[in-house]
Amino acid sequence: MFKGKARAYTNIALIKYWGKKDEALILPMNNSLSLTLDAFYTETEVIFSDTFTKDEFYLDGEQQNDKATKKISTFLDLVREKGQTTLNAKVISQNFVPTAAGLASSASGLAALAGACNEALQLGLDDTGLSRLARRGSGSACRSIYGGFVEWEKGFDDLTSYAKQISSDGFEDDLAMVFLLLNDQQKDVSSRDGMRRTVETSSFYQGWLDSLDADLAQLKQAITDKNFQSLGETMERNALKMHGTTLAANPPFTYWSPDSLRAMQAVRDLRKQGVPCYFTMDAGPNVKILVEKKHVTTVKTACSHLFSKKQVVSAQAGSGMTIIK
Ligand code: 2P0
Repeated sequence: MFKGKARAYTNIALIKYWGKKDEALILPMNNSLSLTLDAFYTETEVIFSDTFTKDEFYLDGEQQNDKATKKISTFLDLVREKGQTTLNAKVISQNFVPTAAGLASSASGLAALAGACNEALQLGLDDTGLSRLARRGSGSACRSIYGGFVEWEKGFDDLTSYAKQISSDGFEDDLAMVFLLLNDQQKDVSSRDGMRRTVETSSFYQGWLDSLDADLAQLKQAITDKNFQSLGETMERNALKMHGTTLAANPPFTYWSPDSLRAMQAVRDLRKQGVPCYFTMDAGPNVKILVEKKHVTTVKTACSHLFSKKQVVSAQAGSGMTIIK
């Protein structure tokens, strides 16, 4: 029997990953850049044993259905190939997210699983190897191997597509992210399906790709300069552009809800009042607000007037994947 356990934190992209060049290897169309956060994480234990007759996957105490287990099994097949074993495995995972968050994250989940498998089978992968492995489970997971600011370099094949930490002289320690948890429903269009449909059908998609290098350069410069305004403006613009591509897809779709729009307006109103803060959104209606720590209470208070207190959760920069002994 071989066991390993790891914890990984969720990350939020400031420059979004949106579209795959290779679906099987999960190679992205564009580089992305994220901030790892401390508020939401996953702990995963994996046990390989010759007493198991098939793979089993438990999430938050419940055995998962065939579809969810298949995704994990496919990932475990890669691991088994690397570890030269045919043993079946039990994967026991716990998500530490506020209830009703709608944030159950494949990024933290697959990063933790990659770390746990590396430990269990003593694969000897370094961070780059772990990032590449996590990427095969879920693209954004390759960024959760690291803490702080992280860039996923798109690369051109399995070997060259992985994330690495960006040096920032501690800039991330000045920052906070306020999560507005606006919906706990299963989403209509998964991020996987949404990005595929956008790449295949959206007439705005090429515009997204064409503007990516400029956004990325500006955001990295903002990190180097510790320029919060430039960081926030670039992040917000990039998110709006990503969401714009979905409106031009066929059939069109959006992740925005009426509450998302109210939240965006609240951020704009706060800025008018002199509070620097900026929003981003992912493949769901939740809105995340980037703010300097010194203004986090002001932002949370303003949001609590619009939404219930338990819908407003703040996070700080988090660390990379860690092994739990
Ligand atoms: C991101 N998203 O950069 C972007 C922004 C959603 C919107 O990464 O298909 O779960 O497993 O590679 O990583 C969500 O996509 O997708 C995501 P797969 P993943 O955070």
